[in-house]
Amino acid sequence: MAKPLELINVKDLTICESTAQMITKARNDGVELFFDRANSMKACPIGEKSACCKMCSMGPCRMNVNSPYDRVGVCGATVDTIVARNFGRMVAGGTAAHTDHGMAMLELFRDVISGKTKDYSIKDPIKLMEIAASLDIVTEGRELKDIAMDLYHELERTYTQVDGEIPMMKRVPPKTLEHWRAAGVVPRGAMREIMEMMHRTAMGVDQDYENITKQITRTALADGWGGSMVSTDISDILFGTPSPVEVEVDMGVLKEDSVNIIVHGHEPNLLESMVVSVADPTLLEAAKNAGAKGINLVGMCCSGLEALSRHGLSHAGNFSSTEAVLVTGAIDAMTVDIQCIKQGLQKVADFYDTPFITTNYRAKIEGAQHIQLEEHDPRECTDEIVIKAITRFKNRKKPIQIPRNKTKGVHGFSFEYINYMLGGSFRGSYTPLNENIINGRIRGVAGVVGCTNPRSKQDYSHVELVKELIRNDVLVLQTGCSQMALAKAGLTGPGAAALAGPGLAEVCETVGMPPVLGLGSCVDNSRILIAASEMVKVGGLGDCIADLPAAGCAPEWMSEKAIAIGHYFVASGVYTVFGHNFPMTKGTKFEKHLFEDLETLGFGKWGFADDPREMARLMIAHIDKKRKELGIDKARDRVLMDMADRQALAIE
Ligand code: SF4
Ligand code: MSK
Repeated sequence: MAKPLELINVKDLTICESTAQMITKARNDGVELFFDRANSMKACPIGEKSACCKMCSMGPCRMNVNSPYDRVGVCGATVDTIVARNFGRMVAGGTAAHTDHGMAMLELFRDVISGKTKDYSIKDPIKLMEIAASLDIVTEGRELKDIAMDLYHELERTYTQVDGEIPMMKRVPPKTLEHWRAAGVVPRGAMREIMEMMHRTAMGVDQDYENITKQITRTALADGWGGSMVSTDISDILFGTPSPVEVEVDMGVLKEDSVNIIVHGHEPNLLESMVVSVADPTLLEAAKNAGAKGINLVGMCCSGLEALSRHGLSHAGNFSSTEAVLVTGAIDAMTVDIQCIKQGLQKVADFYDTPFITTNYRAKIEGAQHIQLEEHDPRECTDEIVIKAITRFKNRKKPIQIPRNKTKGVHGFSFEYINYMLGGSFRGSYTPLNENIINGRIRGVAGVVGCTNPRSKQDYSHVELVKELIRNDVLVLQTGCSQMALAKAGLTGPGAAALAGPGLAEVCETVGMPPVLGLGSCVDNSRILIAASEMVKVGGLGDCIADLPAAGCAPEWMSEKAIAIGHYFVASGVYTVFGHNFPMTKGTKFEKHLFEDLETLGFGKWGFADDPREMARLMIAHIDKKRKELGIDKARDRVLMDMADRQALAIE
């Protein structure tokens, strides 16, 4: 039987001090949070191992997770077919989420250039020209508007194309693309790939786990190098490419004397309009008349990461803290759009009299107020949200308790800024990064990304893993809720270099960067792919992404989107470790296929570990293996053994 939550020490649920305080307050207030529900709702042991099939009404059919080949489904489906089909549908679900988001951004772009939408504009015309040129669109001597419309039509193929390679394949390192072509996994349009994935995993269609894996790979690539990448690029073109900015994070950013509004979700258009609304003199005046010092717009989850990297807005916390922040009683409105919005937020908001407002036609929540954001007039929606928040401020009744914790850090890195940061404005380049990897100061690069999850102590694995990686001279790139875990723990400031190994610390000091670089929301993982491609292009580290001394990890993942991201990294050639649980039946051929065979077939591979130090050990061992294959392990040995030798390997 589950232990009553009040008997569980909050320190076992989270290392986020603010969230811990709010869990205690919620217990005292009699409010249920997702930590309580995770405790009382034990995971089904068969579903947890993905060994259950409900593709038809002859089932559901449950396999024996301890002896997986003991039985088959009513139709005769083996455990490999069942687990592979379930995995494929997770990838299809995650890819659908990212690509639908990306397509919405692309449609907004079309409406901005055609003049249908006037509240948004093109903020980064240079990036527009660069992306157009990278896709072989003629830019010379042409009007920006014409180039933009050509870019729209070209990128639309990412989603709708029935046959042929999607445009972003032009940005894939040639050897990697050659390998995908040979393996038959180059994606067509995302809609086609998702449709085929769903079809092939229906009852009685594809029943060969290796063949199913091919479609899983093609679908995931349609996400990472398609829908997600277009989403990031178009968001940068419309709202500005991020550059480093110092930001305060954690619940201490809330202000008792101001109107506090939380924006939570994923699409930047809601937040961009909120930024304009909270600066409106009339609304500011209304807030003052209500007795507030001002309006405090704060982000959470991935919307928060977009807000912090483009506007320097404060961030209150990641996925596991979205209910907890309402418990402060200080939130005068929480406004949400799509993805990772817990339905449970509605009840918590209700208890603390906080207006909880959905804004996207795709994502309504029973009991929540819905104020639709219309792209041709977003202010109508966001002004109304601000007015509701001011009204709630004026009528605050519940006692307020704001945790005092807040931490400063630097965020807003992008592929473009890293280029500039390493090489300067005249010779912007990834060459210094490659050189420092080759000479051993930097051992390798890791992407640490993804969600938090109430079945895993919040933030703990993210923070311990990253500390271990940087201590071992591994440069860490971050996105999503992971980035916020590290920001709260103080590892996104330049001071974090003190926790890095001597080689990485020296590079950080020379360049003036932290050892942990935050690249944005979970859809922005495509920035890591582009950075990896550039490392291949610069040279010295092999011919394809699979050759790089690099690894990825999502230690506390929860969403199907994370599985899609994990698989597009694996498909791109990256060893990718997931933590706390994996939707897999142990001892199956499908497990061996994902965890071993894919690497021998020229892709990356999946890994799993429960403990953050073990995750780090696996990733570092892989990085060292790649260094050895590249013949650069000797320089690293000297770095470890001899300080004088290390100093002799000067930066050019
Ligand atoms: Fe059972 Fe086969 Fe139907 Fe799945 S498809 S529920 S294994 S009968
Ligand atoms: S919000 S997908 S919990 S990273 Fe992008 Fe965070 Fe994971 Fe959602």
